[in-house]
Amino acid sequence: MFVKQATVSAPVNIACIKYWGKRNESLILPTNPSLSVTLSQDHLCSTTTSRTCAEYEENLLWLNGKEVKIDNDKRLNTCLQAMRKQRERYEAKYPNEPKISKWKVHICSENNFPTAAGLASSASGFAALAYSLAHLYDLPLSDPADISDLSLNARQGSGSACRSLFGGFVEWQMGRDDLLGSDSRAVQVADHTFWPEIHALICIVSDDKKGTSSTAGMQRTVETSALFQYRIQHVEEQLVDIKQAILKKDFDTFAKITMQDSNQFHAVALDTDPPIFYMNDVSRAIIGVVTEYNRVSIAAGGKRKAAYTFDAGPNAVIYAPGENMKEIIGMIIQYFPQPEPFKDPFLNEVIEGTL
Ligand code: 2P0
Repeated sequence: MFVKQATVSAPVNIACIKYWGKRNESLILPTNPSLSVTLSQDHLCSTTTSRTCAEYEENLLWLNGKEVKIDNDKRLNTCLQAMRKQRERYEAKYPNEPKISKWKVHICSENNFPTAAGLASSASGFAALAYSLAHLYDLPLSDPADISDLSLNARQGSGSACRSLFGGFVEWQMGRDDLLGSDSRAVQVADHTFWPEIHALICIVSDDKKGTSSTAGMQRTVETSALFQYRIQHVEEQLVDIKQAILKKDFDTFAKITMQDSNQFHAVALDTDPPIFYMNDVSRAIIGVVTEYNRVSIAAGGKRKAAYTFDAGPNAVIYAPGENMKEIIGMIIQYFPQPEPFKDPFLNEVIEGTL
């Protein structure tokens, strides 16, 4: 029996300029461009194996051990069919290659972080799915333009997934093609080696499943929020400025724009009818701690030393140069006592709340 399979991993990404709103629901075309940082593969990622053979009778996915019928899931199916079409073109071009495009697939996907941790897994999940199918089907992957092309398929699984195909700093261009979405793709702004001094601290505030899903929440925002209309007209300016800040390694501006955009996204969520509250009191207290930390630095003639950002949930991500991280973790532990001592995975030492 001829069996072909491919296994890949894709990491989680955290946006500095948030994606919130679709102009086309079925093609997943955004109302604004966005920009994110892809986290290191070692910590938060999805690992996916795609396998195909002539004997399989249906397309199946096991997501963290739970079986899902792909044909009943619109987004999974769209992603798979798009990849199959590309394989068909490949088989037409190379007639001696095995004709596997018609065979059913079995896919197994696992996250190396608890699904219940309140961290978005659809981005890493659909990125790993598209990437593993591209390997399975021998599609070109050697050039950044190939990965950008693949991002068109990952995007149709979950919008933010297109950004997880690249490491480092990644832009999702909104594109202009409303008919096919052929130019709404991810492009790399700078790779993961460009600014390695920037670290991300993820603060799990709550592991509850969020009340309003991103998909439903952003649709409601598009329909009801007046503030959202302001946002989509101005967010591109912020994106241009943050890209410049990244390329200049200007952390102060990067931090300012990241925090402004997080605040504006949550303001827009609150301006939705009925309102959406993603942050809670602890989230707001973390904003207070980071704001005070930056205020003290600026008052002493320095610059911003950390940036918070919050997605569609209460958990915080704090970006900061690695040299500030020990201080930041100490502060967080002091204000938000932890049940277990915190061991920094980079410094490999236990940090106490001693500031
Ligand atoms: C982002 N989020 O840019 C923003 C910030 C949440 C807040 O991308 O409907 O799960 O699958 O395209 O990708 C969450 O949106 O939504 C998201 P769909 P997705 O990271």
